[in-house]
Amino acid sequence: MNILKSATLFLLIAVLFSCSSKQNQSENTAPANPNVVIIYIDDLGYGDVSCYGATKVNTPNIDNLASTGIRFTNGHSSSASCTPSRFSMLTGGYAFRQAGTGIAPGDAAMIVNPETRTLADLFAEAGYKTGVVGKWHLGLGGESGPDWNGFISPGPQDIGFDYSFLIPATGDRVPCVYTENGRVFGLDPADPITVNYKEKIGDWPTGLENPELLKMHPSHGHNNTIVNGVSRIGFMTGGKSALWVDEYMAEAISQKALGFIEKNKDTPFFLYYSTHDIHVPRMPNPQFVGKSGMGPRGDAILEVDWAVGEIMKKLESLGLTEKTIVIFTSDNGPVVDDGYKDQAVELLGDHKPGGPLKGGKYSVYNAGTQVPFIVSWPGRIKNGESDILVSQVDFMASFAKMLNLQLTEKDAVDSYEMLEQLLGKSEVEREHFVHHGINTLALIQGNWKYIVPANGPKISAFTNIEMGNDLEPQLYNLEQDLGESKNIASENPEKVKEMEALLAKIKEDGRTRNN
Ligand code: NG6
Ligand code: CA
Repeated sequence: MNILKSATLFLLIAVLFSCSSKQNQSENTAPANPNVVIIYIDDLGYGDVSCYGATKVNTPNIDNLASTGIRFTNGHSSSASCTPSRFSMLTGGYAFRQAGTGIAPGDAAMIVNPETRTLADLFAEAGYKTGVVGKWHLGLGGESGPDWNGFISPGPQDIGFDYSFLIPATGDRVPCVYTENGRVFGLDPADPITVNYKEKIGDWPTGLENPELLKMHPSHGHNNTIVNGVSRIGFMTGGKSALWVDEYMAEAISQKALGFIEKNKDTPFFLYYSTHDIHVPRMPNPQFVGKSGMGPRGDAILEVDWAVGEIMKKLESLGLTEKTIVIFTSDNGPVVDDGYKDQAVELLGDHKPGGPLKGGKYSVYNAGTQVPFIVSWPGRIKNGESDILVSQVDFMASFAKMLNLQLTEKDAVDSYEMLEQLLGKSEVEREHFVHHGINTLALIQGNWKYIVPANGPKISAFTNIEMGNDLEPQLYNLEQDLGESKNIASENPEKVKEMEALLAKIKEDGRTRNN
């Protein structure tokens, strides 16, 4: 009896000991190469998902992600439009430093120089399998642009990605085809593709000449070649067997992303999963049509939520949930009318795509870059909320740290090492952040925001967005005035001077990373 008792006691102690040492291990030891998935949404605003305050649209899968991670409330893309944000995220450098990083036409040459060390390079160096699936919009091919009928090079394969399945530019730009590993997906060589961004080529109808053929009408621009009943930016002909069908685009991309995860389940992987949603033309799968009550823009948000759910289910079914860091964020802020008459304006009701923030896509006001920003790692990081200033430009230095890689001086010049912050273990914020609107720059430092004077419309005639252009300097105290409603520059001339000087130095130094 006594022996039995002490044996039981011994067993109990042993079990307790092993439990507590396991717990210590999961909290303290460096992760053994977790997978990383960046889910990058297009044009999703700060207020567009329910865990950031939306009430007219419900996003349970995204909310779930937030409840297993950190929900950042002051997380920024680096720019208020697509191409420069993606450039910054992948290279760790501000796009305003490099000419030619503005919104790229659909036949642009590749913007990221293959010599540049990128986020994908880092993961590849650390032995990860790397993939990019979805919207690219960083240009493809050499100086003369992409060869749509051959092997497209340079491309993602030259900047660290083992696998790519791309929407080459945007859903509203020709050619309306996917590429897989450098070749147009499903192309019949007997029907080659021709693309022209200056003048009409071929005999396919255009939105301008044949509006009666359209199922989605433009509100501005977007009146060139018609593909699948939608007139696009740019002219194309050929490649019929390869044309995408907008309504099934989310599904097509999702399948490729899930396939990449499945294929690489036994090795660490990095996946940059970049949705077309909720960019225009908004044409979600029939299963979401009419479901949000806000028209195609709201329905596309539901499709995003579905896409997130698919990734999480796949990770779960492969037993990878606790081995995978999932980041959910957006390339720039929201826009309601971005060039098609899709009832987004009429059906918006009291939904606020930018939440409490001013401006939107393209703008230098906060909604331009302050976006949903969630970092989830179930079982490994505590869930919570963080209001510290972070940016997607920090992924480079932060993941270099996680992967135990050194950055050289010329790598990732504006990326701060924020690994602890991204994993919710530190509250030290970025010293400052340069917000790149399409017309001008702003500098955020602590509670202060300074906007460089700029010539341009106060409100865009196309998108109705408050752009932040003003011939006078603007200064806001974000703690007291998050909505940037009261310009206090004239009351604080010293502060304006100080921030002007700091921005000048940031530009002149050519870098902000010093760690
Ligand atoms: C603009 C387009 C807009 C969108 C944007 C790029 C017009 C009138 N507007 O020029 O529809 O395509 O470029 O969006 O053509 S982004 O999210 O890829 O930066
Ligand atoms: Ca975008």
